[in-house]
Amino acid sequence: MENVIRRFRLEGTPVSVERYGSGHINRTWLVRTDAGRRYILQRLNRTVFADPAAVMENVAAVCAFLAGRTGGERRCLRLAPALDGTLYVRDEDGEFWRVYGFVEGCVCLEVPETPEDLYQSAAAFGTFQSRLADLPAGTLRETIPRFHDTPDRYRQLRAAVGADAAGRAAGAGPEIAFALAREEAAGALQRMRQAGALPVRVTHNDTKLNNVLLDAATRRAVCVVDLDTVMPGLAAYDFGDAVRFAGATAAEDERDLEKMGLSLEAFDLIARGYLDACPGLTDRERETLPLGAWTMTLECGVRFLTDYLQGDTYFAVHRPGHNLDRARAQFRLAEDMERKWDAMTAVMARLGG
Ligand code: ADP
Ligand code: GN1
Ligand code: MG
Repeated sequence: MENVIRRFRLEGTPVSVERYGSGHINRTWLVRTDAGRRYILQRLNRTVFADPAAVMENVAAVCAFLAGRTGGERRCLRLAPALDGTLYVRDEDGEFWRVYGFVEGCVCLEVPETPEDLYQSAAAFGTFQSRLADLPAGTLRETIPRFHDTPDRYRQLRAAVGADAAGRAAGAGPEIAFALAREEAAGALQRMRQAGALPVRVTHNDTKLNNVLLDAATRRAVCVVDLDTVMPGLAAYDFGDAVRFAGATAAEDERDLEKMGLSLEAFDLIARGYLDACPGLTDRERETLPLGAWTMTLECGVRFLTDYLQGDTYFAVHRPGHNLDRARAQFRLAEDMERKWDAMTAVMARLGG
């Protein structure tokens, strides 16, 4: 790894490198230099990103666009170029590496600690989307094709059940049945997209709470990270995935399912934060936001379940059965959203949706 770091233009000489963060996709390290600077070093996941160079093109375009529109050093991610001026390094094994300046003075949360954290994180993603509104969507590459195409996620689930590569399908009967019983309804958002009923915007597509940095002192939103899936998408994806993660009463992989559900208070705060920062949504887009929350939750469960059946090749896992635990928790959350559907739509109506 030292060989790789040496190829980037850093302020000072690296004095320490340690694993960092809890993302499921890339490998991340924190690098400190003798000049007192800190950097984020990442190795891109080549299983997930078939074309890492395309990912880096998107990330560079988004960073450059945002840097021109936001005041303040910390407001957007900044890539540290390699010595030869390129924005990533490819090592002798073909791995892709990049370095970002570390955004200092922030906290990155796994669980919201106050109501204001929920409002601020949702506002951060809403602001991100508003700021990118005039970046022409056509200039971005689709880094993961069909990323939020829920019917396609179901096709992959059915293929995984059929292939049963890891011999795990028999032990996941209730989860498979839960998902398949909802297949038709889960495709509604994608059908609306295909019918041209919803504007396609530049969206983040992975709006987990731990992809936003809040100021450590003021707790106000500072910066959105994890730009690998910034692509054309729907507002309902970003709102929905934020609710899936931060609006839940338990962690994404909680094993005690009694603890897992939707917090309507959190839903309300996320809706306010997102809509305040993103006032230009159409009436129909606003109407689809609860559907986005349910669809993203179910879709994520389907993805975890598919990965479990395929032998854990996509998401990082930290214990046996981890992906099955995650799928169960997502399905429990989706079920609770079904129970709370009228209350969710009432919140939207109150907020003018
Ligand atoms: P993954 O795709 O694996 O989720 P991320 O890009 O989200 O990887 O990075 C993992 C974690 O590293 C983030 O959740 C965040 O805590 C932290 N992080 C990433 N980039 C920065 C940065 N530039 N400054 C500070 N922290 C960062
Ligand atoms: C992954 O990279 P990370 O950990 O922020 C995944 C998301 C899932 C999420 C579930 C590129 O996000 O789509 O919703 O895990 N990212 C990718 O926790 O697949
Ligand atoms: Mg992340």
